[in-house]
Amino acid sequence: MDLKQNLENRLGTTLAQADNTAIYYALLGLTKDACNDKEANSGDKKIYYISAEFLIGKLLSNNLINLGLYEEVKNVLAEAGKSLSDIEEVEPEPSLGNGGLGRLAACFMDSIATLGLNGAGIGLNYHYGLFQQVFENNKQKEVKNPWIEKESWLVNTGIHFTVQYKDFALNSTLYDIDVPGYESGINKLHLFDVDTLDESLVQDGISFDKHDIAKNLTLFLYPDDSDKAGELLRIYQQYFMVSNGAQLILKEMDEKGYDVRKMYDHVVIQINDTHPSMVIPEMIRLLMERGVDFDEAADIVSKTCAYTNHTILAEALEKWPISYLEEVVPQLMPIIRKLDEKVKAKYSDSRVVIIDGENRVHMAHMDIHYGFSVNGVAALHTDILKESELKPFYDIYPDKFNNKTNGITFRRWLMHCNPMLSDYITELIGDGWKKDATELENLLKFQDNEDVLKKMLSIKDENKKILKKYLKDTQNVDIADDSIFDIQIKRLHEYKRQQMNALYLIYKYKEIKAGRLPEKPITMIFGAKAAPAYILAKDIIHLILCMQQLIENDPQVNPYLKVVMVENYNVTKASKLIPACDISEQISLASKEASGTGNMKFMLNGAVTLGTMDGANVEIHDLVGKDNIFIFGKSSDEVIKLYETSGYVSRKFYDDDEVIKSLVDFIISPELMQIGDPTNLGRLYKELINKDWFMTLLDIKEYIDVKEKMMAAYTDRMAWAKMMLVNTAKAGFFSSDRTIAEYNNDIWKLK
Ligand code: 26Q
Repeated sequence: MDLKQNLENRLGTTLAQADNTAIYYALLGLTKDACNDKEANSGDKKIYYISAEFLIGKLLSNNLINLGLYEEVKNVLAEAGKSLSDIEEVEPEPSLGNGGLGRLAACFMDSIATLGLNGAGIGLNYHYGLFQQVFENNKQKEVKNPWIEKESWLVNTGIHFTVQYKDFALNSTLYDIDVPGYESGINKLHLFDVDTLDESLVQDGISFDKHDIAKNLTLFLYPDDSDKAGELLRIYQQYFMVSNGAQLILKEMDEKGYDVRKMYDHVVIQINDTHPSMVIPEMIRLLMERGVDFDEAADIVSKTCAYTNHTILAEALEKWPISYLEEVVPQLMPIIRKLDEKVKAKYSDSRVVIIDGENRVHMAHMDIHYGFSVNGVAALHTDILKESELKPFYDIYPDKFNNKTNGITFRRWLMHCNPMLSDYITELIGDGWKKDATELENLLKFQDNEDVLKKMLSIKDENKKILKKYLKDTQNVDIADDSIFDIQIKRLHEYKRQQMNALYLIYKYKEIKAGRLPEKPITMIFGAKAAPAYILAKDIIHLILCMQQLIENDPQVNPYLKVVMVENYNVTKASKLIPACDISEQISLASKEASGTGNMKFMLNGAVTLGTMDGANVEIHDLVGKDNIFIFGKSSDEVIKLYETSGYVSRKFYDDDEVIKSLVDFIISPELMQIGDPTNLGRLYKELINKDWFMTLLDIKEYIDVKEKMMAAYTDRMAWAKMMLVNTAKAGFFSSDRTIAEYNNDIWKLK
């Protein structure tokens, strides 16, 4: 049946008469059916990617692209006077992740399926996801984000398991989301849900009774863990995920007739950070229930599990008090104790214990001892793990450590979000790059071709116009589409240093007030959610929003400088912002950002990076060369040394430098205090002077300097366009297809 007929049958009316909502649901059904008709990826070994987060974003367009239906659907709709991008607006965005780690898992799902690998994701079906961010009085407020509608991508599989806790058991239902590979087979994302959930528990904002586990378990992703009840809930969630996951893996092995003693020949479990680490003792426990003795079970599981580390920040490494685990999952504690005893019998180094002197269980340590692979997510990050953070482990297990530099799926982050550039690239070099991203390098032969460079600039200008309209429609802000678009979008964290960018903003504001006008108007765009209990992160959001208001209302400044903080930054907004960007802000304190993946998305879309030598910025720098990137700031070695020697004193930078002092003082200036909340602004001001743990004032001068140079470079349009082209051309390395091929060759070893 032809596509139009198919859709009209589903609609019960003509396309021209149907509204966008009805068309969306018809397309949802059509896409799900198309997935059903396709073959599943298969093989006698399977990769299970287990993760507390899968930040999948809206799925309609990406699934259509991967199924090869996108163009046809677009055309059929256009003939009926409908636009696919309008219809996309109807789809709710699931917020099943915080940021980088969750989005990475989603890109990996796409690439695993695309490479035809037999794989699945295992996670949880949070009904309200992460919170939705709204701004009120220049502050972040959190509300729930319901995304599951009567008809959605979720398919009830009818598969149920029981998960035993200390005093009660919970029943689960498994929901699946299809993951079609690009011109390839289908995999599944398995999301477990608890049958007894009670959505009415959530009243105001995102607060709910944290003690009623049967009713609250899958309401939210990482509810506020600033108190004990929150931390316990996190353990309940994690155990629910891993116990269901382990039971599913064993069920699938049984169905195939595999011997569980040979699990490692048929199964790899990739543990995404420490959130799913309890899968190790849980799988050992389940094997022992099947008659395998402890030592053999531990050996089998060790050959099956591999661990990915995503962070160097000590506070993000999970260490659970034994008493908490005893309270939630007492059945795991004898196993964890035995695993710890084995380690202690073999190694006398107290830094590698699983259970430390304060009766806490170090989840990462368990992963490293009882997994066969440990990987970091960018070259520098893996080096830091080996040489400092996890050095004692590297000394014991040098062969387990390996690097897998992150990647992004080009289907979403170029083909879908930037069709003009995508089509133009294909016009220039053919469409081989869609399957082999390194072919983008063929663009380099056009780097001195004026026509091509002009076209690159005009595509960027078009994308800016589209973004301008989107921001007008959604937030009622006006930006100048002929200004420089400088964008920093990522979770709000001190180490990512949005506060440094805000200090630049203050600098520029003061310059303009003093009559020193920029050659080109500047639009500074921020997008960031702060964890609900992260006070300083919220103070930084407050500062940015206050600056936005101050500048908006100052006719002397606003022709030259604009600030927009986009509300509720998410995957959908990222895909609208990234194609329009000129300057990609990647300014973390060196050594702190494990990799970053936004940096790769911007680069691919022809933005030029302004960054520190941190995470994957180092690899971007090495690929594009120093003339096509703007680098500033202290190196990771220098920073690590400053921490070791307590050599950084922010107050000295404040006292000794008049410019720095004037920027920091502005935070509590009468202009801002009038707009903002003195408590928030005062706290941030004091923090920068007295502590500044992530060394903003260390790099601020150089940052301002290099950013000014970058703004000047922007005015030479042809030279800038060449940088854009080189960035896109060299981005092929960052395809998640490459990353996944490496995971498979080095770790998973599926056929
Ligand atoms: C831990 C304990 C208690 C509560 C929450 C957490 C927690 C939650 C989320 C710890 C870490 C995360 C998320 C981390 C994350 O997103 N890391 C990012 O991973 C990306 C993919 O590898 C990298 O590109 C980023 O550099 C890294 O910050």
